[in-house]
Amino acid sequence: PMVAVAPAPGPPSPVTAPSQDELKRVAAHRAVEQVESGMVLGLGTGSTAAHTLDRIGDLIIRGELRDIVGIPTSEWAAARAASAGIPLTDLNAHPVIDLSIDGADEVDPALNLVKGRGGSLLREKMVEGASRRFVVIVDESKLVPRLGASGLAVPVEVIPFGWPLTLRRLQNLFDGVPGFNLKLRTAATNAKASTFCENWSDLEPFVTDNKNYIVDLFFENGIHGDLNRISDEILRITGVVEHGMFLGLASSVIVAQKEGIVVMNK
Ligand code: ABF
Repeated sequence: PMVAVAPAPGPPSPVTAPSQDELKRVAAHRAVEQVESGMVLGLGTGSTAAHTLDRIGDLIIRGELRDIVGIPTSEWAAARAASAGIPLTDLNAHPVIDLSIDGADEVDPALNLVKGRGGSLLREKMVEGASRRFVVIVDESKLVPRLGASGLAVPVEVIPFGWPLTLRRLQNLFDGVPGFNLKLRTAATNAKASTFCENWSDLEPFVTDNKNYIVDLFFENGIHGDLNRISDEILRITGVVEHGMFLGLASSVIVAQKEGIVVMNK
């Protein structure tokens, strides 16, 4: 008699977890669903925002988006957007922006952000602050219980003139805060150098698109205290141009997690 033999159990079918870059792409594509023809867009910087630029470019080429103009948040974004086929404009021509989409380095539960590890915080804050809607796109690794808690830099853009004095004043501001540290960013230590900075050097200061320097602040246990007050105190130091805490600016944050997308709204 014929005996039915069950197939030998093989290895479980491979279910590979999405890579961090795939998560970034998923978040970016979800955000681009909010883009409509005729919009003035703020174009973000970084490896997550890169996916939005490519996606918007594709949709323009396919004729699914028309009459789009974009305002880049960095020289890098300008080059990437131009090669993706997105027509560019500037804040002078369009002081009000319909929608900006950009990445972030940290997101806290109140949707406050740290940005600027790529060195583009000043233009990002100007463009995103001029936007009716600012949508942030991140993978889950960027969520923190409080700003600074990832141990990564909170950047401060300073003018090169007298920068050691400005650095000392920043040091004095946080004097006595346990685990606080700060240093001038070099081209090689620009956190995102590998993705969008071509000037690698350990000796030269990193120079922003605005020809300024960056002092990176490190808070071992995150920033404790009133963020708005701390922001004001940093900005009051002569020589400081801007810092990378984006307080109350994000309208929503799209978080791509391995299990799916979560949208956090203001
Ligand atoms: C920009 O790019 C910056 O404000 C932030 O520093 C960085 C995030 O880069 P990535 O998406 O590559 O992590 O959004």
